[in-house]
Amino acid sequence: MRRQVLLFFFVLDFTSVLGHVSYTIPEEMPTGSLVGNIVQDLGLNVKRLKSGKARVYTGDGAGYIELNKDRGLLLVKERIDREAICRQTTPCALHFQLILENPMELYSITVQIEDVNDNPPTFEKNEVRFNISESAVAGAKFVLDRAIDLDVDRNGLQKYALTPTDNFILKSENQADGTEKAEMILQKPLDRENEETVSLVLTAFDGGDPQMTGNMKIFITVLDANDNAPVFSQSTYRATVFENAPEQTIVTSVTASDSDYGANGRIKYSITNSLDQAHELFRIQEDTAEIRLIGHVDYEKARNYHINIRASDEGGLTDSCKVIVEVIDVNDNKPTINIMSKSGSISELSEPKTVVAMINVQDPDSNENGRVQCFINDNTPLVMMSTSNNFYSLVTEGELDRERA
Ligand SMILES: *[C@@H]1O[C@H](CO)[C@@H](O)[C@H](O)[C@H]1NC(C)=O
Ligand SMILES: [Ca+2]
Ligand SMILES: [Ca+2]
Ligand SMILES: [Ca+2]
Repeated sequence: MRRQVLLFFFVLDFTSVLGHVSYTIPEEMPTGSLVGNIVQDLGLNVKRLKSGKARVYTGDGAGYIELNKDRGLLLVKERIDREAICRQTTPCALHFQLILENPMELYSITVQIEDVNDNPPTFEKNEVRFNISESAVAGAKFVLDRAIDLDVDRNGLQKYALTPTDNFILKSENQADGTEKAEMILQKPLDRENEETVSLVLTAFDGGDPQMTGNMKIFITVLDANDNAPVFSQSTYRATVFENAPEQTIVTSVTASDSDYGANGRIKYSITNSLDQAHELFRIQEDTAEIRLIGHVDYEKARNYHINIRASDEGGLTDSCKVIVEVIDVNDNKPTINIMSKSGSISELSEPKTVVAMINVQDPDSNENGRVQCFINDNTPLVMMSTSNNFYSLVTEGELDRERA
């Protein structure tokens, strides 16, 4: 074999190339397809091919093309994949020789292989994930993987498109090495409270006819930022408590919500009154917002309390509300009788309606519970007379008779 090759080169030195012919065929033609009519194109005939033991010589031995000596044609012998032979190089051509003996003749043949759009643009991964904070500002850039299209020129990668374009727009630019770089740029900030995840599709297009495309899914997890303050369900709450309610009685509870996630949405409640009594009488459970009584309320001392409550998330954002607690009176006081003045003795000659004693009756309770009436036993010659509010006079009823009583 080695000798043969050497011999060939030796001969080559003395043999000029008699002709050159060039053909152009698309890649991927079926085996046996016609490349060219070599006898016609080189001005030979089938008889000469046979007598000259015509053969095709390819330096590297790759036999994509064969010579059919009976018909004088060059045919496709093996699948020709332009991408495998030339990769991204253009133009792509096969060079070989047609050799004849007796006399020795050498023809040079070039077969140009045209690209066929037989490869779609492809992404290495069919999905990519990002974690992006909802606090990311417009203009933030995220580099996307590129697609590769093994074809060349128009059949190669031409452009990208990103959908939907609600939050991101695509920026793609040609780089020095001729490849296209793709970035998505935040246009409208994300809002985790509105959408926790965002899905997009990056599509790469080639310029073939028909056009081929490749897709990559983009999944974005929107990370929370503390962009929402707690909000109370009401700005003022009303509650009531009986004045004899025991300690630890639950008076009411309030509620605030925070649409953020985790610590940014975790709320702690506190009472912000500092100097007044509400601070000493009520306590709020930090996490459940239950308000309990921790002292004794007395309707006679205060009829209502204004409790100021703050809700804070762990990021420090707050809201406030007011709870107005009405104290309900309970009949917890007995009327007290005060004798303001009295006569120790009285003459039996006294006129009827002579005042014997002045009495004041007090009850600190309110309304019905504080309304008093004053009576005296029936078997006395005395009656109660109401003078003004809660003041009474004890007066004689008729004539007195010392000899009877
Ligand atoms: C996104 O965050 C999650 C949870 O912290 C983590 O498991 C994942 O690896 C992160 N993904 C990326 C692309 O950074
Ligand atoms: Ca292509
Ligand atoms: Ca191709
Ligand atoms: Ca928050």
